[in-house]
Amino acid sequence: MVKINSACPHGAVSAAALGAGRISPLVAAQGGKGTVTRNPLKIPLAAFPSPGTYVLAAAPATVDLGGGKTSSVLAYNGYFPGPTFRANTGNSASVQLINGLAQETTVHWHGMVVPPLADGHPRNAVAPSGNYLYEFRIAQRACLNWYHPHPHMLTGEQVCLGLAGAFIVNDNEEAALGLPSGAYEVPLIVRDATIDRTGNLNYKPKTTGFFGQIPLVNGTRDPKLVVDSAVYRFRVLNGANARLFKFALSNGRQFTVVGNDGGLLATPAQLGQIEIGPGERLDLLVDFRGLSNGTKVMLQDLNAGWNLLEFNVTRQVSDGRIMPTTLSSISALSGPVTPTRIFSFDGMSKINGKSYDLNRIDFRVPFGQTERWRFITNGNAPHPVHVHGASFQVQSRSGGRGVVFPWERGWKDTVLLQDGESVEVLIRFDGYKGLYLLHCHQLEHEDMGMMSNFEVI
Ligand SMILES: [Cu+2]
Repeated sequence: MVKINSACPHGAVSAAALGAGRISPLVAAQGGKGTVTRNPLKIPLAAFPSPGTYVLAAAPATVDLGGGKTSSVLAYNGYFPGPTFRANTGNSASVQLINGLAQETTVHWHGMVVPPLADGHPRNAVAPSGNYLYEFRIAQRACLNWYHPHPHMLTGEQVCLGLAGAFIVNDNEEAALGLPSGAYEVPLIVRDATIDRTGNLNYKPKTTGFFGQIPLVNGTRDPKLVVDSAVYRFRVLNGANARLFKFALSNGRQFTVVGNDGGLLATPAQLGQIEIGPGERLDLLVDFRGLSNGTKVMLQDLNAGWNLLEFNVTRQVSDGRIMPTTLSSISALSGPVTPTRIFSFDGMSKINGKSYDLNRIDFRVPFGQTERWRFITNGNAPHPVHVHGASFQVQSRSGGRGVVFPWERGWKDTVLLQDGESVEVLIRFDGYKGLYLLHCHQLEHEDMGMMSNFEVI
C-alpha cells in the first residue's frame, strides 16, 4: 500500500486492495478518557472546486491519526478527512471523481441542491478504476455541507473507513456579519472509529449499527487545539455512522449557536448542551475571552462520556467582538398542499413497510409545491431522517422529546427522529426535477434498506 505524505497537496493514490472487512482482534481503547498525550488537531486542507476541474481520487491510504500512529483508511486524495471545499453562492463546481477503490462508489454532496445526475445516487455508481464528473452550480445560501459516498449497501463501510469531507458555502449575507474567520474558523468533523490490533480502521457493525470505540475529530486521536483568548467559530459535523453526540464544554460556558445544516439561524441561541445525530451540522461560536494562558477547556460528548477535543489557551489577544443578536432573515415556507405525506421508519430497514429497491420510484413530488411531510417510527430509533434535493423547515415534534430544539430552526436537511416521535416538516423542491432519495442517515439502516427513491416532476 502506498504511504501518503499528508503534506502533499494532491496525495498520490493507489488502487491497492480495499482495506475493508479484515478480521483482526480489537484492542481495548480508552476512548479519549483520563490522562492522555494529546495530538495537534488536524485541519483539513482547503480546496476550491472552481475554476477548472478538481480531481478527487478515492483510494486506500495510510494516514497518521496523531502521534505517529498510522492507520490504513480510505481517503480522498490521501486526506482523512477529505479536502474542505470552499465556494461562494453563484460559483460552479466541477469535481472529477476517480475511483481507486475495489468497490463501486459515488459522491453525494450532502446538503447541496444539485442536479440528479450530480447527486451521487447509487444508480450512478462508478465502477473500480472508473471516473465520474460532478458538475453543479451553487445556488444556495451559506452553510456547512459535506460530501461522502452513497453506493448501494456500501455507504456505511466507505464512510466509516474514512471517505468524507466538508463543503463550505459562503455568501454576502454571512460575510456582512463578520463572523470569526481564518484561524478562528475551524471545521470539526466528529465521528467514532474502531482501531484494530494492527492500528487500522475497522468496520464491523452490529445489527444496531456501527458504534466505534474511540472518537476522532478531523481524523485525529485525542486532539488538542491551541487557542487565543478570543471568539472562535466551529463548523461541526456529526460524521459518525450511527452515534449521537451530545456536545458540552467542560468549563460550563455555553455555545452560541448561529447556524445548522442549512446555514444561519434567524437569531442565535445560547445553549450548554446540544445533541445531534449523524449527518447533522452546527455552526457554533465559542468564547475563550477572559481565560488565562494555560487554561484547558474540553469539548465533551456527554452521551459516551468522551473528551472529544482539548482547547488550550496559550495567547492573550484583544478581541472586542460583540456577539451578534440577529443573523439572517429566513422566509418561512407556508401553505402546504394536502394531504400530508406520511413516512414511517419501520424497524431498521424499511420506510412505509418497504425496503429500498434501486429501480422502484416510491412517490412523485410536483416541482415548486410546498408539502407537509410527517416522519414517524415504530421503533429502533434514532433515525436521522435525510432528504436529498431540497432543505426543509421543521414545524413540530410530538411524542418523545416533544419540542423543536433551537438548533432545528431555520433550514435543515437532516432531522433526528427518536422512538415515539412524530416530526413534521415543510418542504419545497424548487431546484431541479428528477430522481432523489429520502433515507435514514444511520448508515447501517440506510444500507439495510431504510431508503426510498422519489421523483420531482
Ligand atoms: Cu434509521
